[in-house]
This record gives sequence, C-alpha cells and structure tokens, in this order.
Amino acid sequence: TDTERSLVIVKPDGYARGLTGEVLRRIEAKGYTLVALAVTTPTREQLAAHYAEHEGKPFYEPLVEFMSSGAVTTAVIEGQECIKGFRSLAGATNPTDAAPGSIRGDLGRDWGEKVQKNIVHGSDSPESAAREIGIWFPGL
Ligand code: DAT
Ligand code: MG
Repeated sequence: TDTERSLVIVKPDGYARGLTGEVLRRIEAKGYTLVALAVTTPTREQLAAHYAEHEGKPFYEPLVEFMSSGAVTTAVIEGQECIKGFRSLAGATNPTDAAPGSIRGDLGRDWGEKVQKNIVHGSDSPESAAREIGIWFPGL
C-alpha cells in the first residue's frame, strides 16, 4: 500500500562531480526501485514546465540557467511513500542546513543567494510527481 512514484534529478553539480552513482546507491539501499533512468541536458522548455511554481521568484532565472548548464541524470523511483522518503534522503534545500546523513548534508556545499547547487531534486507531492514524470519521461 501507499506505493508511489517520484521524479528524481541528479542536478548538473551532482552529475559533474560524479555523484550519480552515490545518489542511486542510496535510493536502492533504501529499498526503492528504479523504474526509469536517463542522462540528458535539460531544455529551457522542460525547465520552465518543471519549475513553473517558482516563476517570478528572484532565484528562478539563475536556477533555470544552472539546471540547463550541463548533463543531469533523471530517474523515476518507486516504493512505499517514496515521495516523502526521498525528500528525507535528500535533506533540507540549503546544504548548510541539511542534516548529516542526508545527500545534501553529506555531499552538498555550494549555495548562494542566487541559486542553490544542492545536488538533487525530488518531487514534493503525488501531484507534482505525476506532472514531473510527464515532463521528463513522457512515455511512462
Ligand atoms: P527543493 O529543491 O528542496 O524542493 P524548492 O522547490 O523550494 O526546493 O526550490 C527549488 C530549487 O530552487 C532548490 O532546490 C534550490 C533553488 N532555491 C530554492 N529556494 C532558493 C533560495 N531562497 N535561494 C536560492 N535558490 C533557491
Ligand atoms: Mg521543490
């Protein structure tokens, strides 16, 4: 019961630092299943759809710029309450605040007023997950 799917992105900082395997290792160690996996360089169109809720905020443009700056790994994961569970694995948005043991707490370091390079994205609700999976894996 409560089996969910979530959309995970290893962002350009995480990809460039070679942390894709480490993120996927933590997802699998937790017991979540990989349903889909890809390496891609996001288009501005995909990012505008993905980050629609943040349009107009001061960090929006730098965020889209950062996210389109290089390759990322996108994944659909599945498991019991994996939406909340992956966000727990990811940790707080600001890597400085993120708890040790979390992906951002253990591995994140780069942050600033304009954009937070915090290694991973994870969907924040079932509605977001369905919308985001449609953007990155339209066939799924
Ligand atoms: P999360 O990625 O934890 O779901 P979010 O959805 O609020 O956080 O924001 C999306 C991304 O935008 C986040 O990962 C990093 C960036 N961001 C958010 N708030 C920010 C802020 N106050 N300053 C700079 N970047 C920010
Ligand atoms: Mg978010």
